[in-house]
Amino acid sequence: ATDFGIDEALKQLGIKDINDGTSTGNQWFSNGDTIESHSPVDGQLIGKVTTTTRADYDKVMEAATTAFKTWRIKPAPLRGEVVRQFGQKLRELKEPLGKLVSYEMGKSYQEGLGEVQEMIDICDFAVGLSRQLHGLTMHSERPGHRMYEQYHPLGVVGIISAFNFPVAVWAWNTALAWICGDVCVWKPSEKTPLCGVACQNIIAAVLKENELPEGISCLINGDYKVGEFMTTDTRIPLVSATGSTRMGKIVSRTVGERLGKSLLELGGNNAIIVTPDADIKMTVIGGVFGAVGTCGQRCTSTRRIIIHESIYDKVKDAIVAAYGQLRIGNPLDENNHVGPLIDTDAVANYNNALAQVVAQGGKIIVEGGVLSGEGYESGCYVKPAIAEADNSFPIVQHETFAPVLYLLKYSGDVENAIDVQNGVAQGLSSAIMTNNLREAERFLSVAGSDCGIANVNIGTSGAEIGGAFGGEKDTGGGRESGSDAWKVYMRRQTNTINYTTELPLAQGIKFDL
Ligand code: UN1
Repeated sequence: ATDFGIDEALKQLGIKDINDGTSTGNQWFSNGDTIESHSPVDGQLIGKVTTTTRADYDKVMEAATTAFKTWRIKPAPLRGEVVRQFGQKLRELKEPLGKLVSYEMGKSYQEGLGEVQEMIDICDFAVGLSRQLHGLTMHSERPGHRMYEQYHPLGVVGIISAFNFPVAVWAWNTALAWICGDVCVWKPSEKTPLCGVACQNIIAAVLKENELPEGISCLINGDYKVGEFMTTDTRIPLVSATGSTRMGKIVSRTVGERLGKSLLELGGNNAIIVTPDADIKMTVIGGVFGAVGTCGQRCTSTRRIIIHESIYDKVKDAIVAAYGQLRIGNPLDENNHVGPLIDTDAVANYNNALAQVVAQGGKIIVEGGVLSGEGYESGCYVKPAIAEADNSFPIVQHETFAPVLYLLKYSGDVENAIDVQNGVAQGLSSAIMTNNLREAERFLSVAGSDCGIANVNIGTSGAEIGGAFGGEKDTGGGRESGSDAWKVYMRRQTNTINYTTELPLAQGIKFDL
């Protein structure tokens, strides 16, 4: 626990009462409407941010495109050094930033710190990568020719992020984009604008200390209309968007229309398969954390647990018993496991899912409900609920961003469970709990999980930054963060150099003059 409160955290992060929500680094200006950020923790107003108008946006883009010209010629390892300093600042400010994430978004303080840790980790990863942006060297078919490929930066990268990971998703994108030589324009969720301002303050200070231009990191604020400035803008070759499948389809269509690139990280409908050989204790920890962590608002949250009929009752009883231990309340109090949902609209979606599952034939086995009374004044605290359901129910097919868990039963072979797990539109994260090698390998095989993430004896949420993060189908197909995800932030160029006095043509073509 920290010994300072939210006011002190805001002070350390340089957050004023009203923040100008448009920035090109150090210079603040914006003339749009004001958005108020209310904490889902206690309903209090945390601060206000002004939104970005079209004219403000054009100024930002001018600064970004100008900054790109300076930034791209800086050697990649020196860009890495700037990212290293950014990671260092994040280490120093981990507690206040983790606290703001927790207070503005509602996730537990531990998870807020974990989110800042993901930012630090991706910075370290990017620093190492800044010396490894390798292309291949190929053998030319022509004598005296050399052929190789190199990666160059794209330019301005647009980032649209969601409320649930209000700081880490930006960092996954920016840390890589920056070492690649790109500059970034970020529109955070309008539900967590102060997290955006805090991050911008941190990077702006680093840029200033390094005498780097404004515009390497830019912040814009507002709703989807501000996002649209970017998706329609031909000066932005890549738009990275995290959020709902509905939003992703619009972004993809708009950016695709102008043949831009989009990197989409959209909804999940993640399942854990529990086979007769599963370790029940591990299943309970992985499953319950996956379902109720971040109050069920991770794109990797566990929505479905698919249990073999032979151990169904045993697993069900163990999970239900664990739900009985959950403490729901102020996420800044480290004794609590589950904080609030982001807002009352999310509460309405939660209530709707519970009504739907019953209407569609499901059976509630852990009652939900909205909490009221002391400590729950914001109206955003709900009880994590469990329903026994069938995979074919429309509500089970749908991603509800709340702690509603569906238990599904399978019989026979693990193939049947894999069919159920794959039998949804989304394809982000998946897991199997088993000590049976054949089942585990089957799950990971070409005929296994169709998701971007497939885990054995680990739950669906809490991926490390070192792997590529993202998924298939309605999840959008993008990959962010680790592995070779950096390549999407760069353009590849094939170079062939002739160092002879002849000009032989490829494919042996004769063309004598
Ligand atoms: C998200 O919910 O958008 O794997 C990202 C996880 C986290 C990231 C989730 N590392 O749960």
